[in-house]
Amino acid sequence: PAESVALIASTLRDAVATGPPPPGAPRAERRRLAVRAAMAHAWAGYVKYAWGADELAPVSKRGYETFCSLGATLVDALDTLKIMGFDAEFERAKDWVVAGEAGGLAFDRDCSVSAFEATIRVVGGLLAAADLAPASRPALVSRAEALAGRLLKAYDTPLGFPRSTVNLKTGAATTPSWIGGGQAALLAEIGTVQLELLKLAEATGKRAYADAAERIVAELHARHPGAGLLPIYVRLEDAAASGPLTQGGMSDSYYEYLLKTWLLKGKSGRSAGLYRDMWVAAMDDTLARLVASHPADGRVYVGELAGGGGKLVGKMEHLACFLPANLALGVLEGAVTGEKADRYTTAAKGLTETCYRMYASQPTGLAPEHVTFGEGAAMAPGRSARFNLLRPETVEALVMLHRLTGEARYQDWGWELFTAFERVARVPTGGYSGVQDVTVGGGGGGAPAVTLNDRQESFWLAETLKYFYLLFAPADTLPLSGPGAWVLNTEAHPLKPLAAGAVESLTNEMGADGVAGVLARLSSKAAEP
Ligand code: DMJ
Repeated sequence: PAESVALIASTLRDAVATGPPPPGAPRAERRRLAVRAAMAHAWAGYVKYAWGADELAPVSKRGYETFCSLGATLVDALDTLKIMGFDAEFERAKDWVVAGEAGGLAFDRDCSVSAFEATIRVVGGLLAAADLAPASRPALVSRAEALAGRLLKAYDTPLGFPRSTVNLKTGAATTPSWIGGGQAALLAEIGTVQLELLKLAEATGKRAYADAAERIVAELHARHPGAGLLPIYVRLEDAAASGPLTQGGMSDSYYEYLLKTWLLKGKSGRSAGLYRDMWVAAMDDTLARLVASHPADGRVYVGELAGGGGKLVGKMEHLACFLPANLALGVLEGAVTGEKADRYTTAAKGLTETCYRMYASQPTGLAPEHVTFGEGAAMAPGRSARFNLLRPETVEALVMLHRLTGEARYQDWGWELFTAFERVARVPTGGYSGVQDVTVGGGGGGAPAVTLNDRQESFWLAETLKYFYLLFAPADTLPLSGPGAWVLNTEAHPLKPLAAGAVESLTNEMGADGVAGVLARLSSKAAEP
């Protein structure tokens, strides 16, 4: 459409207008501008071929839907556009969002979406955009609430743990049978909604959103007192937990949110200390039971324990590279001090180096989805895990370690990663693509060609490019610790901490009727715009 052509033209003009860095500009500044140009390229491909779709297939030049047509990439990109100064693009994307059911971001769809993904990408993305662009705040909050109201139908379970998917139109909520026969929830899915729902409670003045989120952690705490790590499957009926202990997928962001909810609450107020205590217990347990040094090459890794315990399994997912970032944030923010802070810092440094080596050890310069640490063998890509989806966690770790230590090597490692993505994953006609096998190709000359998977995941714009940008930008571009710090949700959407007492002072508390009462109160108060 003509509008798309205008959009792509203006995006590219905007990137080019930045111009080359002035001669003698510091290296970090040149790198920052290169990342900004990469964002323009990723966005331009999406605008041209996939406007309004969830994600871009950059090779076949079309959009595809992964989240019930919630415009995932567009919403995920909003705050990145704003932070990088693509203001005109932010405004156009925001106008599409607020057009809502009338040709914009529409929710009235007979389609089942992951409640977790829709929360972290779309609700989180809209609330971050609202914090960054106060003039558009009411319209953005209203769209966030319209979606969250539909997602909350998934929470109508005995203890208020959300089911995995919810039909946006009918509200029918389901859990696939592989999750405890359909009667359990994943730890990450129930423990990664607290930031978004607390922010929504503050923004709308409706305490019930906060109650729905906080009840989950309160139930976990009450039913597993003193626990550090929790297994990935949590039964809906009584919170009985089973399955592996891991810092990888299916539990990762639960631990991330324990620390970040404490921060969002300004480290004070009702129950804030509980979140911090649960985070410290989990991290202590992780360092004691999951983190090890590999005998073959001395690399520090975070492994997994099968349900029921046993020997540490030497498998580390790329997803688990969020852990050093989270440890570093806890140290920066004083969640731990003294000797414990030193231990967390040492582990964070070792793990970050391993995450970097996952990239540097491959001919493409890109990391596989997971690596293994076998007996007597060096770190190796996992079988059937040789793909790269453009994930952000290692760059996230580099940002936080750079902010913690000030050491330039984290920026240099980041630049190596960025140039590998540019060399291997950039699609000349617009956008970037994941890679099928990072162990093949990328060497140039007579090396075999790299095979692309034709998918630009929305988190490439929300997270990976944003973290690259923050790695090379002055820290006050987006403070992440200390006074004025933002709290990044697990999709890297920046949220301002709650105003002191903001949620505590709200009425509309959850009563003895629990989630059913929350749902009733919300549906009588939330008017779908
Ligand atoms: C993102 O959606 C989030 O970072 C989530 O916590 C994990 N998976 C992807 C990125 O890898």
